[in-house]
Amino acid sequence: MVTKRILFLVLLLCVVRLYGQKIKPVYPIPSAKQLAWQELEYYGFIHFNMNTFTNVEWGEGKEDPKLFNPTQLDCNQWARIARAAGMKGLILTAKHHDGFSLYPSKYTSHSVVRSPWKNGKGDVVRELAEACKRYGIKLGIYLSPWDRFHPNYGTDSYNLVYANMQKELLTQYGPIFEFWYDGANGEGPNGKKQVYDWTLFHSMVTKYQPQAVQFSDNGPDIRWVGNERGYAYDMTWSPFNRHEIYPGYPKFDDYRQGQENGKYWVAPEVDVSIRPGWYYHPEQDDKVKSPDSLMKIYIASVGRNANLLLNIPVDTRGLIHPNDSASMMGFKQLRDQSLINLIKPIDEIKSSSRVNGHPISFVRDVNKRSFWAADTKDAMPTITFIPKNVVKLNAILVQEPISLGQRVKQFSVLLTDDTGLVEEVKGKTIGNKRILPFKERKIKSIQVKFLDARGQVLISNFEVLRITSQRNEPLYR
Ligand code: FUL
Repeated sequence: MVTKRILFLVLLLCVVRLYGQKIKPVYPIPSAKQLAWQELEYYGFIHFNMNTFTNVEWGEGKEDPKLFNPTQLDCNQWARIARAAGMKGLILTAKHHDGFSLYPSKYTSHSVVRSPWKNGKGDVVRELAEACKRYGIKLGIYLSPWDRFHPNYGTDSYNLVYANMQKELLTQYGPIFEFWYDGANGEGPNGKKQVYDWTLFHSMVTKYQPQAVQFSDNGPDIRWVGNERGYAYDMTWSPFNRHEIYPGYPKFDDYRQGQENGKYWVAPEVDVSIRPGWYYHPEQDDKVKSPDSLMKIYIASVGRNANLLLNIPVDTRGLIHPNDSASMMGFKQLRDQSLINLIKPIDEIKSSSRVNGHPISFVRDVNKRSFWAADTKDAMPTITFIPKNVVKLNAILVQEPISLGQRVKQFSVLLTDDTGLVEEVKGKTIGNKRILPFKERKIKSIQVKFLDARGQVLISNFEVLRITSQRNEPLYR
């Protein structure tokens, strides 16, 4: 009997040694669809609608449908460029605040049906859905709840109009990866504001496309980052008290960084336009953001625990302007040449502690699911990188295995250069991905100290980078 027990204990010990401890999650944690969305990292927004032809940002809903008349509309061109630029999908403004609908909806009279484009037989949503399929990228839908045209707006019946339009879009065009609710909510044609039935709207997506994530100021699945200038924050939490606010919440600034002890998992999305406006204005043709500034936006968004939604305003021909596509491709090239892990197999990486089954070598393997775990008794977990030969660097990249929750609250990086000089740079949260840039130098060693965390520190990936500008100079000097 006793020997049996001893045998069992020895066996258990072996199993623990081999496979490691079971690491407990720190709640909240993302759902499978939220995790899949986070993997997309970068995709595009297309603002193209009535405003393109009236040269405004917000239409009034009184525009003549005859004004909508693209001369060379080609959604294949949009999808081809997006794909070549490394975008994983495109989200289209099926209806903006002025209420004009890009597809023949049964629930509004203000749509492409009344336009001269294709004699009223056209459907931009269909053309884009087919193009995205052809080029292997995903389709997302923006449908503005605010509608300055619709006669029912401001009454209960408008909620049904909106839900019916959702149903059309969710059932007629194939799979959708993201549904985008704009937080802007103003007055309709009769001066009334709408009280939205969010429960109804959310249930439409859950019913017809359960795999799609829903975006708004408060989720339910993903949320606004709180600015339209292209950055998340040094402290950016995916845990979020979404139940305390609503889309269009006036004090959203208090929520934009998320909350360390937030109740729900609602990760941020950074929406920003490649031009000053969301819509195409010919006078902005020379104001397209450069590849260098898009790279900085990438580092401040994807590199700060968010996804990047980059808007491309399609022009009056119905095409992406060459200045925009050139910049998108330049940005792609910068990512390709900068996001290269410069850690070599002969370089050393060590940690202050470890637990069985989660060795430090897991931060350098390609498997994102494996991770290094610091010992729970380790008061100051650290990772130290010592290259065999001095290497020119200007950023580190760190990732947490977010399926087990977001943990790190504060970390510090000690950079030792070839002269022995030590400099400290600091960061707050990590989350899905943190890229921390610093002044370029010849690095002899880097030590990352995890100063504070919500539970045991887990790191799935550690990389060192040299991020360069278009002129092949360091982007961070
Ligand atoms: C805002 C809107 O008011 C802008 O026109 C644009 O669509 C942007 C993405 O969201 O709330």
